[in-house]
Amino acid sequence: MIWEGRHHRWVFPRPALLMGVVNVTPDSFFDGGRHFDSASAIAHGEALAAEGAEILDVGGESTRPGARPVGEEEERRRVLPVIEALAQRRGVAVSVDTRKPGVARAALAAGAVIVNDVAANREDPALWQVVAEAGAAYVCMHMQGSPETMQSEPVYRDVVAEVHDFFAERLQRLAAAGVRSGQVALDVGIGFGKTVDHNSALLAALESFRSFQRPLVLGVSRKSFIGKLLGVEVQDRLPASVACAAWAVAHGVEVIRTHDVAATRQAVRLIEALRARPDAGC
Ligand code: HH2
Repeated sequence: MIWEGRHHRWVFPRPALLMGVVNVTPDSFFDGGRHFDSASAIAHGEALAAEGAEILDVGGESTRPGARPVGEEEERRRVLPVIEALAQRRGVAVSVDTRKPGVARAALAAGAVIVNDVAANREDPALWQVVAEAGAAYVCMHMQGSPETMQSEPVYRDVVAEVHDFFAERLQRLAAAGVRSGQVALDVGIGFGKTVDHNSALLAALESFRSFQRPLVLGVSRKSFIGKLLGVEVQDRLPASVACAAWAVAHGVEVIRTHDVAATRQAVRLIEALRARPDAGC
């Protein structure tokens, strides 16, 4: 299986890709305000790359429940200098975490190769045009509702079946929009319009999503479902985040989006070493 965008190409099977989170925001749920100026965001991205991140996901707008929307100009102002600097670094691909076509276009011009879209093109359909024209790699994530509303009583008949149907429909539409399947990775969207039970059901069913034969991306790092399940505050959620990442890789996930690259990488590489044994059971 191949995932490609612009001059980057990842061929699977291969060790899982670590996607380090670089939030240039004042209000992200975990690291909001820590890297809000360009210089500290760039330094943070460099540090994550040194820890083993092969992708750096740069975002200028928080998508936490109830987050205040950011205008396009402000979002561009936040992310562009950071993307420009990190894109110069060899051995890492820069991803832009945005739902806005204008931000995606400018980010790609600044050197990004991946568009990470938590809205799966439902916020502004022009986004797929930008992805198609640039030949960018694309993360298509499932979310019920929007960040403003998503955690007010999400309801599913069968969350796993509905996310499957959603991916099937999006993949068809992406192809019709001129985005080749080799450009697309899929993400079940942990915490985006889902209860603890919905998130747990999706994590338990990760392997079923391999049927799409597209790379799977997963972002569980520090998320509130861990807090609700285990009663731990965001600063104490590293062990469970790492456990979840290891679980995901053991069940076929190819890309782990994380705030904590070094710890996650260590756990993931251990799982891969065990899985590579001829006597491994999974
Ligand atoms: N989660 C967040 C943001 N972007 N993208 C993908 N593909 N998958 C995810 O699970 C995902 C994502 C939320 O995390 P974070 O960026 O740390 O927080 P905030 O949205 O508050 O900035």
